Amino acid sequence: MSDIEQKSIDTAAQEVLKKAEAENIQTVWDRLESQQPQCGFGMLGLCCTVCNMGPCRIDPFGEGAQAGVCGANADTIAARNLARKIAAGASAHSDHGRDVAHTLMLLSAGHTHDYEVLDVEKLKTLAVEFGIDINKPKEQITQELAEKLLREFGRQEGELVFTKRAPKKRQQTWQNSGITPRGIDREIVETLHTTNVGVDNDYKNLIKTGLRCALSDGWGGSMLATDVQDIILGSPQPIRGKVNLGVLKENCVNIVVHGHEPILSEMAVKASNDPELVKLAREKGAAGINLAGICCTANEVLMRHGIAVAGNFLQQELAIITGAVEVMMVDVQCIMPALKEVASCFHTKLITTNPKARFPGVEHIEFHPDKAYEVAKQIIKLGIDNFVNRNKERVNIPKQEMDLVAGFTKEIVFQILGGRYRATYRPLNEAIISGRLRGLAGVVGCNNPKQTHDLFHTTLVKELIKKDVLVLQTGCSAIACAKQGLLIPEAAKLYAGRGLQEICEAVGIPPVLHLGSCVDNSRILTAASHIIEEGGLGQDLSDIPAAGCAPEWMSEKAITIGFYFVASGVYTVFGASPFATLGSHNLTDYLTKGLEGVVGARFEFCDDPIKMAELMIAHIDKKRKALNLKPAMYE
Ligand code: CUV
Ligand code: SF4
Repeated sequence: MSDIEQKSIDTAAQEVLKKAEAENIQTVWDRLESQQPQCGFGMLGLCCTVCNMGPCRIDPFGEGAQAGVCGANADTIAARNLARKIAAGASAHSDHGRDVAHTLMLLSAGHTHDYEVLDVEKLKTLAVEFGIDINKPKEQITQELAEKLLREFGRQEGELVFTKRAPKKRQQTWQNSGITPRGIDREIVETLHTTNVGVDNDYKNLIKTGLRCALSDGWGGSMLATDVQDIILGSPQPIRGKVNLGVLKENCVNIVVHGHEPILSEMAVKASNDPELVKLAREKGAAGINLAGICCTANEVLMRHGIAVAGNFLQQELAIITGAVEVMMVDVQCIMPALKEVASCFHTKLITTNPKARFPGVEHIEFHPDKAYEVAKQIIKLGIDNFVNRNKERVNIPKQEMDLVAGFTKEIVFQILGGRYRATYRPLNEAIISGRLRGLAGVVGCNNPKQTHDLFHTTLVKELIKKDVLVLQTGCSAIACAKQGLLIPEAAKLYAGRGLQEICEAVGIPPVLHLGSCVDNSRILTAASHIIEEGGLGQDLSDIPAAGCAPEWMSEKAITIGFYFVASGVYTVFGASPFATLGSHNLTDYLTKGLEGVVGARFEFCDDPIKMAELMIAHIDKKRKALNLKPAMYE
């Protein structure tokens, strides 16, 4: 394998990496190299900076110091560090949820006219869940719901409303272990409180706090983000799209949206079709305005509008290095600070839009829901004006682009499986019970330059579908597999086992279903709850023959997702280092074994995608056996 093939399996990425090398532009891979060797204490989770008596570190070989200045040992330090990461991850997704709920509030009060209630059905479903009488005007329902949703963040008593969506038995498990999430903000604050110097010193109790915090994201902030986005931006429907750097167009003004919150990128979609702006682009010599996305905001506009995806996390710099991007507009999360430097090598204008996320010296055009469309137009106009500054000699757009189908929600998947007129989970459950489908897998999460870009995602997913496991995806993982052609119906014939193939062909779906962005992992939780409700596959989420995996994760958000999967009863495999906990054998043991006795599921850490698939399949088969189901039909 050449050096570049080590970095990425994606030939489009490889091509741009060669260009970067030739033009001496640093990328994330170069910076990873210059970080070597990375800090050993950090990798083992044995470095503590919680108070000013430190920083402290524990000697992993048992010879030097075994306690920090305050007396904290390896277990306490590693567990505290981990719990703080869970809180940070939960805060990111949940703050996103808050902004979306706030937009719903502004809309209901008439303070923004750029959004409207598009999914009235879903509005009413949520209203009922929140105990709102729906026999009143839509406007009033919206306002009451927005108020109640926002109150979930600061809730001081009771439990998060969405936890009631979980099967009874799961709710009971949460009660018994004391991890039923209360207010979203409360769980995050409590995690920060208890990880302060000299508060909680019991690693198991710290993890308990972390589990509750993670649940407040999965069954709170993230779930709320997903559902409210569906309400105000429309619920996705299966839709075709294109993916990879080849979606950038040489003859067009290329605008790239990158980040997470679709309330901004939605407006960019609308503005890119504005006749006045399109006319302006033509006047500047472009054929039109081409909008493409990176990371989760890309998934959001893909799911709802079929907007092209330029790439996943590790392709953000590469998109700019094509030399063809006029504007990259960013909001929050997963936006590399390096973008400023990379953009400065080209004519590309990097524009920040969120008051929470700025770069010194980078143009900031602040986004507000009350003048959303106006701001989006302003940014796109900057891109149009910038088109003339493009240096044509430095433009190299790789040709690679792949088709995909996205837009699968918990509602849609099962409408399709159940036939056009009857939305039911019965056929899905039957398929699993009969063994035509071996089980389900959620494969999600980021990229990480420590691993060959996209290799783990695609190798793992191919292996799973080959063994008749239907794969549900979100985030950068979905983009990785889409680029390799796994998200088209035709992929069933090429890669899926016979059972999965039969199902895909009967209903015309791909063997790998794209459920959206990272907050849409909540769709997996609700889908799983419906499966239990439908019957025949046990009483609890942990009974379903299913497993989760984040093979190339990097963000704290991925850790949080992992924790709410496990807390929801889903066996979950993580690639790369075990959350930097290896320095505490007790903690690692607890995560990979002990948790089973608390929440009925546990973590596994593994650094080989084929092995990951084997682990997940072994788990699925174990669950089939426990349910007294026949083995998979086509072994
Ligand atoms: Ni929120 S969190 S790199 S964009 S999946 Fe992509 Fe998804 Fe990880 Fe970030
Ligand atoms: Fe050191 Fe304890 Fe302070 Fe951490 S909390 S830095 S271990 S003294």
